[in-house]
Amino acid sequence: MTAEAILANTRSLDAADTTRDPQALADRIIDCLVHRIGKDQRAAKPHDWLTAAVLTVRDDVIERWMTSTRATQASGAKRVYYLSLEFLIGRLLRDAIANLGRAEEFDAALKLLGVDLAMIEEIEPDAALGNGGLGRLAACFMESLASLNLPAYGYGIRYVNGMFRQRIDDGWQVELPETWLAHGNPWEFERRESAYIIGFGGEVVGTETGAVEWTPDEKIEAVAVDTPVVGWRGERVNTLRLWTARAFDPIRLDAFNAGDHAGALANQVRAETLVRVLYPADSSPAGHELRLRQEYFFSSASIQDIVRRHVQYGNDIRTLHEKAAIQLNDTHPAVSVAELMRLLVDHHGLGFDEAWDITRKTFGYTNHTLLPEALESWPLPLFERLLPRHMQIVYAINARLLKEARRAPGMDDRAISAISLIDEGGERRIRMANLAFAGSHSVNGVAALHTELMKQTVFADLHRLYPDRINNKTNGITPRRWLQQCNPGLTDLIREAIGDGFLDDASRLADLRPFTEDAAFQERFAAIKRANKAALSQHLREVMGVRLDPDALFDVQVKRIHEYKRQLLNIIETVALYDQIRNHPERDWVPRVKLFAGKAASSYHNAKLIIKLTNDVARKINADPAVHGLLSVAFAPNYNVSLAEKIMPAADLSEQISTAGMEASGTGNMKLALNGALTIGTLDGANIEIRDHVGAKDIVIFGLTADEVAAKRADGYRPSEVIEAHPDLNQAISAIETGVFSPGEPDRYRDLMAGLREHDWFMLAADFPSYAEGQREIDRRWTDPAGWRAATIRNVAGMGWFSSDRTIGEYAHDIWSVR
Ligand code: 26Q
Repeated sequence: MTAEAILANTRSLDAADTTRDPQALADRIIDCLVHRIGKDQRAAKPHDWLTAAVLTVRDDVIERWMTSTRATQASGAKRVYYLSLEFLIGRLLRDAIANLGRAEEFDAALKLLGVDLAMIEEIEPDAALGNGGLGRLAACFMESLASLNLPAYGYGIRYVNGMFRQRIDDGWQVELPETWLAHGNPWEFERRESAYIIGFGGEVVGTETGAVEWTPDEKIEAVAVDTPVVGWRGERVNTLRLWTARAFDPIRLDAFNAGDHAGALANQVRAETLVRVLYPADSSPAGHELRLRQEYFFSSASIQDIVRRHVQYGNDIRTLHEKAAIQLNDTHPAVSVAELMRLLVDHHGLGFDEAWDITRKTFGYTNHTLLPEALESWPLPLFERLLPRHMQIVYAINARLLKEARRAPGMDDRAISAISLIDEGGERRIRMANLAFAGSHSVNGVAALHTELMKQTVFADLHRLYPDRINNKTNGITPRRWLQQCNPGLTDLIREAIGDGFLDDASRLADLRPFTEDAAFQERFAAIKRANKAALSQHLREVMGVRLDPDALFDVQVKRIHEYKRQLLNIIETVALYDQIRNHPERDWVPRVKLFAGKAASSYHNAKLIIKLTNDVARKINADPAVHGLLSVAFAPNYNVSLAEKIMPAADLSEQISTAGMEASGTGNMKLALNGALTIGTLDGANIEIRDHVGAKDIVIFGLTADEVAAKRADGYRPSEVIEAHPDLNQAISAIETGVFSPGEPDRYRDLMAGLREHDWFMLAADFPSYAEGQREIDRRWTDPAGWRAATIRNVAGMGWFSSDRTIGEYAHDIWSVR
């Protein structure tokens, strides 16, 4: 079939299912229930209905999936490959039916069967194959790639246990395994035919022909498991291909027969261990061998798959970069650079220089952090033991790189050693960021400030050597999930006001600007926010027993718990506010709900302590009649994509208060502003660009700039002086450190507070006065409801640029050279 014929076919498919007959759909759902699940309608449990609904919509998805795949094949178009160790995709049912434009039809069909669509959506497991921002970005990008009709594959790992489930026990975080596959996964297709051998360890020998042969001493099989990714309006369905592991030699019969049953199955256990868990840390890599094994396992399988596809379609290996663009989501897949080199040189017989040229034209690398301790590096002996051939390739790349660097003007020994792929200071380590940088034609940051700082700090010397390589791609979020699906009320209101254009082009949200001062529009906008807040309150009442007043200002900070994100600054300001309300009950306080949510890495002591502190502060404040109705605090457990979908539409105030220069971008900031929250934030990450797009008067900016933070650090910052100069800050810290919030264990927060007084690495004290002032500015604005509403509407109108469609459009044009 020609590409045109296939496209015509897609269109006829569209026409074919315009039979929006709920009864016919209900019949199909029943058919699935009976014939594929084996349940009678009367015996069906909610999970059976969920599976039946998924299988029904999946049938329609599959048709489009095949059409998309065939169209790409026929056209020979270049494909985009997004390699990521994390895909935080969340639930898929609503996404699929909404993107197919069939939400109403499914709702009606299920009603005919006495089933509530919203109820079955709620029991779909939340696929949490990621930690936070980086993983969710990968999921938004997959959706936008399909929506923009770009042929793309996501590659990752099918973790059996994704991100842990968080329970709060007596205020402490407890981590429980998340069993998202407990009821099976109706969205996925195992592709046993797409399997690759992944080797570890062993030896490398030169052969007589001068070629090199690697004989691994361990082999594991990677098997593809595919999930369809439906684009907006269902025009394209792409593939998320996650690798699972199988023992190459699953059961050693000799051992089994000799009675060593456990030993016989050891290979299978070793393989399964590889894909068992997602590493639950979003920074500070611990350097575990298992993590490097995971990285190589999925990189090797993905690169083998990409090369196989290229060759199978009759292409010359030398044209790989014309048909494939591979994007590395941070350094986690950086070993892919060496893996592609290995395949090109050892398996396809290319010369090193030619292979290197193709490799660099094929890869792009996205950096998500500047924190030096968060940059991945592997001890050289470990890397060499696990991947001896890759070690040789890294040496060869390094030799070439350093030769080039030495020839460049103005490179001294310091610069050369900073550029080197091997860190020689102390224990020798391989710098994965340098490998990714050297092996890519494009290296991008995720917000303008972050990209600028990349040039000035971590990559300063590599940037001098390759001044055209670093570029910026400010992050975005998919407006389908983060506006249309999570906030149908607001979506309908916007449609009424400005028509449907914004559904296909988020920049059209700007058409809302004429409505900002419109009193009737404002009323309806506010009523929707109020209803979303009531729904969230109801939910939190059910899951944690708190009562939150929907008429109070909902002030939310939801994100991973990290010291640089400064939840502690928010809590200390909350304590200071609590004090003030108690001391001045006569003033007109704005009723506030302080809502926190987020997970702490299991090994991150201070982050876990901050969760406990939040809960301790919440307990005391919520029980104090003196502030009743004026201030309440809640920590919502188990923050994940599904909970975020409930919180974003219900927030009035978005806390984006990281120490300037430390948050690469942030994307929660975008979700909240798009749903009509005002931002209180520092000039960090994408906050700066949010200010540019919504207007400086409709965002509250406070605190030091990144330059000022750096200057203060260099000057010798003395937090104790700042703290003593600000009685309300001092008072709040003292209360916490003397056990006012932890009477049963008065010393619980001594060290945490001592850290603030002694070094305060995250400059919380330095920013406290302007932060507190910013919060009072928020209070003043809230007391002018018309002004507040206008400002939040202007935020929605200004957020179109932060659609991941815009971001992906820029990647496609500037980095991948795809249409
Ligand atoms: C690395 C090695 C070993 C174990 C874990 C890791 C690891 C895992 C996850 C390191 C980092 C992460 C995740 C980082 C992350 O989420 N970064 C965020 O990326 C967002 C998308 O670009 C940005 O908006 C955030 O600013 C950034 O913090």
